[in-house]
Amino acid sequence: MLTIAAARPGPYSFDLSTTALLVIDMQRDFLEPGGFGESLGNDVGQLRSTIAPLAALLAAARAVGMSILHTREGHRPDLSDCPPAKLSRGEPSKRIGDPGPKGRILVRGEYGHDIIDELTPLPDEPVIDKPGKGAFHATNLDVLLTERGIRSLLVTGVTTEVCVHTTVREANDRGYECLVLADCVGSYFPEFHRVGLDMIAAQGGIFGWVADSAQVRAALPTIPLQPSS
Ligand code: C5J
Repeated sequence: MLTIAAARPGPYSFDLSTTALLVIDMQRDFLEPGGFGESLGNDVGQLRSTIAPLAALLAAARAVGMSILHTREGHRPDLSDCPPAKLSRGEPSKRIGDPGPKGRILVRGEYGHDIIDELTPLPDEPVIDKPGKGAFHATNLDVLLTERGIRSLLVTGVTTEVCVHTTVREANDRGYECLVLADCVGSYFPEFHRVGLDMIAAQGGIFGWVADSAQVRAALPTIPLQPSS
């Protein structure tokens, strides 16, 4: 059992063999100009501070053989899985499915929909395509985690108050214990980021725990997990 003593609201203990690193929506559509995030009027540069700590955490998690899963938010090319209210958001001509500099906005298979080069998943790391904000809604994430015996999640990605928050709430209701890594999640709105993290750890950890990724990297063993036979 590993323990992150400096987590909020108190120490967070986890077992490597039952813990997965979940990387939420680190897609060009959210982090680079010309995608969905920018089409909604956001400064996408706000999210870039998450990339370096997340790359370091991914490397450390891979080195010890931890389960790693990635998600991508997006829709089928015919947009049949996109609710009308979501489709009508944003400036006309820059809405979901419209052409943009990185392909059709937030559509599966387009260049902008994929994960940024700095955090490309390895072939054995599942990438879960989700139509909603929460990673459990209309996906097989719960099945994949159950198959792997996962009970705890180290949660990273974007954005703090939208897809990260929704996913942590869904996970918490399903009985997963979530540690959100403050420097590996990001928002277009610094205030929402701060308050979003406070909301997770408030009331004795009503949705989970919060810590910095350096604390997790320091806690990881230098000897990798043995693959289960
Ligand atoms: C948003 C997300 N912000 N991945 N999606 O629309 O948080």
